[in-house]
Amino acid sequence: MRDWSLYLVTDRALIGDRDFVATVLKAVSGGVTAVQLREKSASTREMVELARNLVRALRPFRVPLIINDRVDVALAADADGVHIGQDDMDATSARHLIGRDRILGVSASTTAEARAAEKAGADYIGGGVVFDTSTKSDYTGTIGIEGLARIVDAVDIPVVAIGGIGPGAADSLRVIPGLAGLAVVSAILKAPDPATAASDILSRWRSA
Ligand code: TZP
Ligand code: MG
Repeated sequence: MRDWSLYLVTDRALIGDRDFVATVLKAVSGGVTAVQLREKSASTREMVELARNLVRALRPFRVPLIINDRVDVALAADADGVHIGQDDMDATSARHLIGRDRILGVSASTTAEARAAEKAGADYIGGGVVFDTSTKSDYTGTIGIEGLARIVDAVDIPVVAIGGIGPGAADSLRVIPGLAGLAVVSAILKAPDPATAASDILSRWRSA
């Protein structure tokens, strides 16, 4: 069983002048259990290079690296998996290309999308956008705690919450039975100390 408790999604614009890999590793030292490389403005060449650097850095910690959008980059860098949205390649094709052993994640904002992804072979669902966020530009609305709970109920695979998640959200989402974890961008990467930010979110998520 994978540990999806705290899933860091990258955005190098938020990392700024700090070293990319070192910043991700700081978050890992704070307890991040999975990492997604999501760099919408990176060229293919840059994506493969970033992915290879992260694969090398994360492997000793046994933290999986998932590549957003790009099946080709995931294969080229020998990453652990790929994450696709509703406008990307369909999940059945992605599963076919990556094989059975790599992880397939799919974004879903409705129970119908989540069920279809599960049927197509997804290993986990990124459920959201849960709360308002300025990190993602192209979303139409938020699903809130209720929408997220419906998705968790609708499928048997793990569901990770995404969108506007910080320490406060960790407190309120903890109550959803069966939710596998929290996916976070800005609350960790905008923080001056990503390790402390990660461990704060994680300890709130895990506190009974
Ligand atoms: N998908 C749904 S919301 C989102 C993505 C990539 C961005 C979440 O960013 P933040 O900063 O954690 O709200
Ligand atoms: Mg996508």
